[in-house]
Amino acid sequence: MYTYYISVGSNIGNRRQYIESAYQALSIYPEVYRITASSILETEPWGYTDQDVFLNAVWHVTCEWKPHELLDILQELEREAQRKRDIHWGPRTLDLDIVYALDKTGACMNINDARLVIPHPYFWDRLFVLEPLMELDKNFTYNGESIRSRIHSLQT
Ligand code: PH2
Ligand code: MG
Ligand code: MG
Repeated sequence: MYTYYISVGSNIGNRRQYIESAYQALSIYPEVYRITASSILETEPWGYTDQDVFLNAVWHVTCEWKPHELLDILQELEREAQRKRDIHWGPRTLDLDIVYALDKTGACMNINDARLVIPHPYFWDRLFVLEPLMELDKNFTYNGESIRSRIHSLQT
C-alpha cells in the first residue's frame, strides 16, 4: 500500500468540473482505498504568469499502485480532460502531479527518472500546493522544516 499527495490544478474551461470528474473517476478504482481532498482554492498563476487564474487542490490518496502505475492513471485522466501539452507551466484543463509519496513503511519515496521526479522539485516553493496540503496534514514536514513555517516564509 502506498500513500500519495497529488497536486490538482485547472485554469481552462469549467475548472471545477474537470477537477470533480477526475476525483470521481479515481475514486471508483478498486485499487484506491481512500481519497481525501482539500478544499479547492483560486490561485494566481505561478511561474508563467500571463495566463488565467487557477483552481488548485491537493488529494491524499491511499492505493495499491506503485508510483509509475499511478502516473499512468493520472495521465489517462488528464487525456480524458482534453489536456494538450504545449507551453511549459502554461494553461491546462487539468494537471495532476504526484508531489510526494510514502511507501508501505511510511518512508518518503525518492524517484528521479525520465518520466517521474518525486518529491516534486518545486512543491516546497509553491503556495498553491502547500496551502491545500497543510489543510490535509498540518504536521507535514520536509527536510526538517514544518509546512507552517514554510508557508509563512513564502508569504513574506
Ligand atoms: N501549475 C503550473 C504552473 N503555475 N500556478 C498556479 N497557481 N497553479 C498551478 O497549478 C500551476 C501554476 C505548472 O503545472
Ligand atoms: Mg504541474
Ligand atoms: Mg503536470
